[in-house]
Amino acid sequence: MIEAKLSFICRKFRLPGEMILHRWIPTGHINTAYYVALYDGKEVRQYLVQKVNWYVFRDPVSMMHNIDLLTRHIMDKEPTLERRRRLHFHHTAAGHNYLILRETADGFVDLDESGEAVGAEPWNSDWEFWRLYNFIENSVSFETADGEAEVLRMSGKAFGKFNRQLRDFDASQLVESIPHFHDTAYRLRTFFDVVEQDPLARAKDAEAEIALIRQNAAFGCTLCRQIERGELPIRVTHNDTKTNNILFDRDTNDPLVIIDLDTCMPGLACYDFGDTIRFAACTAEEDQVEGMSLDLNLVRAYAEGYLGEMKDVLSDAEIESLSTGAAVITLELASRFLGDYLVGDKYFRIDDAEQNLRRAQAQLALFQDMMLHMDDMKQIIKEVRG
Ligand code: ADP
Ligand code: GN1
Ligand code: MG
Repeated sequence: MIEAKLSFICRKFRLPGEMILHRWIPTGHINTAYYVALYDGKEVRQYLVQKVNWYVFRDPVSMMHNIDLLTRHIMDKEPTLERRRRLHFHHTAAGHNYLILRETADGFVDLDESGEAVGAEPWNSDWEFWRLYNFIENSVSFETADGEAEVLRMSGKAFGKFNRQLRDFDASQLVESIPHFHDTAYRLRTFFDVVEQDPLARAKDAEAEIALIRQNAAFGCTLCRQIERGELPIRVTHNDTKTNNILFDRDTNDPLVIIDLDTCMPGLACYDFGDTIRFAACTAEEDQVEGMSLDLNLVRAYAEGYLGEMKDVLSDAEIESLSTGAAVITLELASRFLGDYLVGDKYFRIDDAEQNLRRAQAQLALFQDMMLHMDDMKQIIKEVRG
């Protein structure tokens, strides 16, 4: 049925030709992405078709508007940039860069044509939210850096440039696609509420982890306190800077384009610095407890790339916050993974029943190692800044 649905979507986005190939892309914990290829008798064209997770993004129409504004802003900075270095979202006949559809016994219903309503809670209905954009050919993304300093250096350069380009973007134009996304104090409060309720009686599986998060909760609120005191400026940030959210040229490793703009919102520079450190400047995968530690060589490589773009933009307080950001984001994500495990895995896609628990354990192992090496991280950042 997915084949028929993808074909329907391609027609609704007015693409020429027939679909000849489609593949699910299994990375990403939130949305559902497919590669599709169409042939019109002369040419094969490739696209990325994606179902947005409506449970996670409650106002996807506003989110798509954000993405439109952001991609235009970047395009205005570099108007001659070649096509494979930018994201181009296609539009339906109704002029939308998204399609809302519903599957029925006889086929599919396009909301724009049917005139039906999605209701007050579309994430609990059978309506689906889809978008379609250019597939970046001959590109790779990294699920881990595998110890490769160059991957981190290039990632730092890419996210640093992205932050720099959005420096003059008016943040008030953006709708927060997920309210309180990196509000760590709020995240921790929500987590402790879930622990209290323990709806599936799973908290007993994670007593040590819950205790560790509790012990470090005050540290976790460091950035929130700094924001309250006006010590750190709010910028427009990506907020999900995993290395698999950059597409690199397969042959040259040159970063081509930053993807997954769904969480671009007002935020702190250290969220973007910190989240790549969390994901890729470490020695194990995101859900692998064994062997998980911080890799300081990779921290240095990322700092070189990132600060090469951002050191003249950031204040002293922001530079000082970069290493704190790495640890805060890691603790925050541990609480999000564990919270999701406790409520029955409603948010992050999982491969097995314990994956969110393992993810939380791995993030906590990394967090503890980051705390042990906080001074080393600060020293490296100081040296790289020069
Ligand atoms: P999620 O929100 O689920 O993380 P992403 O937008 O990051 O979804 O997409 C998931 C994966 O799909 C990416 O990690 C990347 O491998 C691939 N991908 C996404 N967009 C493109 C694109 N335009 N061209 C090629 N591959 C892409
Ligand atoms: C999710 O969508 P994806 O896989 O790029 C999550 C991030 C987490 C990340 C952990 C919208 O990112 O916040 O840090 O998983 N995205 C959302 O891997 O919650
Ligand atoms: Mg992603």
